[in-house]
Amino acid sequence: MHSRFPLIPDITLSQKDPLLSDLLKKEEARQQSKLSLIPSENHVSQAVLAATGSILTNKYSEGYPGKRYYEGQQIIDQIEQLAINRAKDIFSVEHANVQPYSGSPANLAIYAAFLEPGDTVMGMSLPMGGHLTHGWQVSVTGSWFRSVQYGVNKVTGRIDYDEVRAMAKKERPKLLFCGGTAIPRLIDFAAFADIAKEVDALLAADIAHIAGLIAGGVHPSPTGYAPIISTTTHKTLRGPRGAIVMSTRELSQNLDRAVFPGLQGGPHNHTTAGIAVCLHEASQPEFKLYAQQVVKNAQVLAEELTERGYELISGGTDNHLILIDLTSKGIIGKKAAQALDQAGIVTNYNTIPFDPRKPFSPSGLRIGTPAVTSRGMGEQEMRRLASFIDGAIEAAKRESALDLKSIANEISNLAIQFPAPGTC
Ligand code: DSN
Repeated sequence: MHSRFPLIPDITLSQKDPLLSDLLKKEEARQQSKLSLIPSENHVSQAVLAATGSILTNKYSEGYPGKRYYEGQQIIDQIEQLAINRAKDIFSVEHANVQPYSGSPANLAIYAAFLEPGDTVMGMSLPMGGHLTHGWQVSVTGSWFRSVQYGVNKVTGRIDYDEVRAMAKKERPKLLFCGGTAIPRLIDFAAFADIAKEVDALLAADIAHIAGLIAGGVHPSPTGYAPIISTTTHKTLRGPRGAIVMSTRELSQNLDRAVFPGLQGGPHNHTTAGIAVCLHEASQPEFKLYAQQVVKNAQVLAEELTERGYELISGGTDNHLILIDLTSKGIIGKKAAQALDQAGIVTNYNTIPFDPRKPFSPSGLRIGTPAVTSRGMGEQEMRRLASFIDGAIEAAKRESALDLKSIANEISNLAIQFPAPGTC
């Protein structure tokens, strides 16, 4: 029997908008036939895709569960509360706000909640492995606030907690950020908490890169050390593009007001639903195995690259991410990343600590294992990948398009054996 109001109209994307549909299929084919080693990317499940691509996108819900500015929230309130409860459970926090549109708005909410323009923020500098929103100069966090930036030790490539402490004592920041985008080692949240306490700063842990590793039990949690924790949901956590900002109960009201109405309007309910699904998936026993495999894979890849003469910042990795200094290989990051893409291996060029080159053409390459691990790859495949990476970089140096093409064929054959979750 046909419903008078069919819930899902019988018009597929390919019929309605063939141009866009074709582009979508091409992107799907690209994701299937190439391997993403970008450490901030992942492949979400069909379940996350279903929630994210749902009719929840139709609803306005400014406000929070139980207190909205639009009617019709009977179901949306339950969805958002489910996501909140799951975030609180998985990260053992007192409060979670699942509405920030992404990582940068989540971090901006922290400033909006607790700082006045001109107050001092201290974070890791972007070229050293931090994030734009930790006070880097081109971000408003570096121009509307007084920003001081720490880095890593030149010899070890690791955060030097004594240096951070000395800088904090001198600069007396009101807000201290830890976490970043190119940190291959464990973050010592207890050490940061001690420093924040000594200088009476508010500590914010940005766990965007490692949230899935924390959920999976392979990276220590900042809970109990950092009263504020922000994360994106689409990296190792393997959810939709979105973010969560978490805090102690005491700080929750200010933080919520900063997200809405301070910075944002209506939450993206379809994303909230996708976040709820990914948090459910991250609470399952198999996600622990995934997180363990992400780290094992990164460590094998790091060892194999080291054996081939690649210089890794800090000498290796404790997590999902590897930062390579290509200087000794005689190739710049951009050229290497472009050649690797031609060879079917998608990476990003990246600054390295104390990089003499400019950010748009830096000396480094950043790679990571969350996405290939989601495809089911293990240590054996990482050994093959290291060899392909080396082959592609050497081919780039010889400017051999033919050799890059031959590697691309091998990568495509490998990729087919490990279909990306969420794609047909
Ligand atoms: N752009 C993200 C990354 O790639 O790490 C950080 O926001």
